[in-house]
Amino acid sequence: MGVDSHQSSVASRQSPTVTGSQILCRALLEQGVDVLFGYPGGAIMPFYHALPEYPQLRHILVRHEQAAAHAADGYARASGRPGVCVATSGPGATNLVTGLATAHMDSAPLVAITGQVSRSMLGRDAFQETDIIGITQPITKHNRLVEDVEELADAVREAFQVAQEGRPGPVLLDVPKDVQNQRGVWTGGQAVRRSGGQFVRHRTDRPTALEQAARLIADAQRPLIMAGHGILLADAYAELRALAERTGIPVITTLLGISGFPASHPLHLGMPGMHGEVHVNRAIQQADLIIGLGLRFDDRVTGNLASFARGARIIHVELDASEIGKNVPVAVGIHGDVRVVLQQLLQLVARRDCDGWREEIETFRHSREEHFRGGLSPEVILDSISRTTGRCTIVSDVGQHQMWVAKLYPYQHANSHITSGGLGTMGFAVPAAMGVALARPDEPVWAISGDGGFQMNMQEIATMVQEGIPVKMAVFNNGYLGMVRQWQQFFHERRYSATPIWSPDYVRLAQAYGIAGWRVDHSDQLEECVQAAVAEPGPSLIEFTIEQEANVFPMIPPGGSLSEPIEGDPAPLVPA
Ligand SMILES: Cc1ncc(C[n+]2csc(CCOP(=O)(O)OP(=O)(O)O)c2C)c(N)n1
Ligand SMILES: [Mg+2]
Repeated sequence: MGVDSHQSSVASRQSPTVTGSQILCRALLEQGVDVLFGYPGGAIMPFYHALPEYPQLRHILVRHEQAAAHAADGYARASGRPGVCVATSGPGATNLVTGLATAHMDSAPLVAITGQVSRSMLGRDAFQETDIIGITQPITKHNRLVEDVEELADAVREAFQVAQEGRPGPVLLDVPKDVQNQRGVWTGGQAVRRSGGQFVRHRTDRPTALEQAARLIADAQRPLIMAGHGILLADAYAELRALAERTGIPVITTLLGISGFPASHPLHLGMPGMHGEVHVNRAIQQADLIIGLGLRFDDRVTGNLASFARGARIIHVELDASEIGKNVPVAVGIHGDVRVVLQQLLQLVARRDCDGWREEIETFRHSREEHFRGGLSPEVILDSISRTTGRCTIVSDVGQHQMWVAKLYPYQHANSHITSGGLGTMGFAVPAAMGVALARPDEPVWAISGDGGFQMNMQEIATMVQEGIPVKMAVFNNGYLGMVRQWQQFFHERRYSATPIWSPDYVRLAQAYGIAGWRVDHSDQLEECVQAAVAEPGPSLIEFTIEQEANVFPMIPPGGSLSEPIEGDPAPLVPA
């Protein structure tokens, strides 16, 4: 096979004889793409035919297209650059849907490329024809059927631009098979090498809003900063820290804002909302000012909106103007990139302290009740993982373990916690961690899942083995779809309907894939196994046996007020 070097673009301009698939590959290289996650099939075969001519594009063959989308998402969140996934038409494309919706809810820049039946077959229910444009309309930032080879290169450029600019999100390009085969002219330039992490920035030009915000900050008695995902997306760590340290205002981090501010910082309070700490939610309810930075005040954060922070005026800094005032009324809305806004705001904010208010919040703290009656507590496991691994990225799945991982792990480094927040997608952690590991080859990556979520995408161990992706996997095995079981215990008369879940022997599962695996039932095995898992050069897996009916506390009942947390198990049912 002749190597059609990307550098020969001048030559190819003189002989316009490249295929749409070659243009697609060159356009990806032009965007600085180095890895793509995908799965072949009939309608995308011309693309896969061209791919070996571009060895700079590393293709990761996943075991399910959902994993390709999550892996691209993990890659994007870890690198700040769009992740790319590829699938064939029909079932390949529909398998991407959950991953696209996940990325859309959490503002992750993704470019998905799907094969489509040839143009002459469109609309005839051809083999493996699905209207993926229609299906993904509400879960992509933008999508487009590429109708001619002449549009292809620009469609790719547009896709990458839209995915990254403003509030990031997923974009899908649907490319009919005959367009992939169509010959056209490549008019691109050289590959761009990007340093990464730089999303297109919007400037704020609202000095009055900034002045108002600065005045509110100066006058508030009980102010709080609520930091969301925007801090990570805008790389605004230093600015957030400067604002907090200059004013002494305590910082709350939402689920997706975790690792936007060091967990051990004396001004860090913790996570708000449904499973937020009691002192955090009480502080919100007592606050007279909330400075919301790069977040959307979703219902898992606010609880019942009518009773949310009744005494607080709200400053909302947000890149997506449609979020401002959507869920909570704001005193000052500032539309712009949170980093740029904070830089400008810092010029107007004077030094102050909040010592009295911080002391008051300390009195709200409950000593953490020990809810684990024996065996391994998540706290002990996470402590061991953090001490043994050092600097690393933690990717969590969805459920009870996700809340423990969010609240108990001591995140020190920027953007070191990745999870599916908005969609709450079980099965996210394992494939997303593959993407993270490829984006951050120099540091360990842990995928922490429950026994339910792990079984949704554990087939990806094969991908890790084939591609040498060294993810450390932890399964928190409580024998239940624990979070749903907890709701059943609290709100459905303890009727454990469809929540007990059987698991395979994970150690033997690991063996079947040829990777190292351990089961940890007791704390005396903990250190040794975690150390061995971290030392393992390839992927490895530890199953941790978690107490079956352990619960996540505190909990605000769905639709309830942040002022009324549940802090312990409901009374046992009296047998009738
Ligand atoms: C794809 C998907 N299906 C269903 C749910 C609903 N759900 C949320 S948490 C949960 C239980 C998760 O169980 P497990 O993975 O064992 O984690 P645990 O809560 O036990 O830690 C379920 C079923 C979901 N979030 N995602
Ligand atoms: Mg479980």
